[in-house]
Amino acid sequence: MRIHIVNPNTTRSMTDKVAAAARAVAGPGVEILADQPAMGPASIEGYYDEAFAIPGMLACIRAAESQGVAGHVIACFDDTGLDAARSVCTTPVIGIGEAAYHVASLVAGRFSVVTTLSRSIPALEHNLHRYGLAARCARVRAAEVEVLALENAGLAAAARVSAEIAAAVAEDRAEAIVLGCAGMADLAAELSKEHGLPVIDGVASATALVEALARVGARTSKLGGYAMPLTKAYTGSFAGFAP
Ligand code: 5HY
Repeated sequence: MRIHIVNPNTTRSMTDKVAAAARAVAGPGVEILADQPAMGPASIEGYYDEAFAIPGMLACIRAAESQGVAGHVIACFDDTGLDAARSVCTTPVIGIGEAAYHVASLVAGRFSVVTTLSRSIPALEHNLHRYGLAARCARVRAAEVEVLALENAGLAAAARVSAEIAAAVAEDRAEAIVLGCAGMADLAAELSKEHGLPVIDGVASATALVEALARVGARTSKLGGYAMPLTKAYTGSFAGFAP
């Protein structure tokens, strides 16, 4: 079985980090294929970055789908371009945000999310409502660290994430924590031990879910919203994206 994981931003160290996190949980005989777009933002922090990450991410998804993978992980916690990706796939496509929310809801009555910057919070709150899990989330918090700080000044950024987890336990009655950034994937085990509660990483969660869906034969429905795109002209630099 081959599972494709795409980091929708263009920072190679994050792609390598999410690939390592996926390979750590992949079952026997499961090969992880990791990539990132050739174009787009170095990190995704809000709606504008997200808009320019999606075309390149979709190019990665379409290429991998054509190579016959068992499914895809979108390794950006906003679940960037998830619905568009499902529209061009028959295999499962799982976003790390949706995956982490579901896993947290299976091991705790209520959870809090700790993401990077406050500007990312509304999109995550919207997704919680979209997925029907807002009632299980006590609060979406921000550690106020930039995404790429998790790649560079790791210890200082990790300390701020840890401090926000402590606040979530003390103030939100959080019974589990969801890490709200793909760049936090390597922190989950240590933070869980430090704070004594489940700390859920979406990369590992999504990888395991894609593998499970492939094993049970659950494929993306092609009826309704996820039907394949209609044939039409696409012009300019997007001409190659035509369905
Ligand atoms: C992510 N941004 O997982 C999100 C997290 C965020 O480039 N990868 C990014 O802060 O929105």
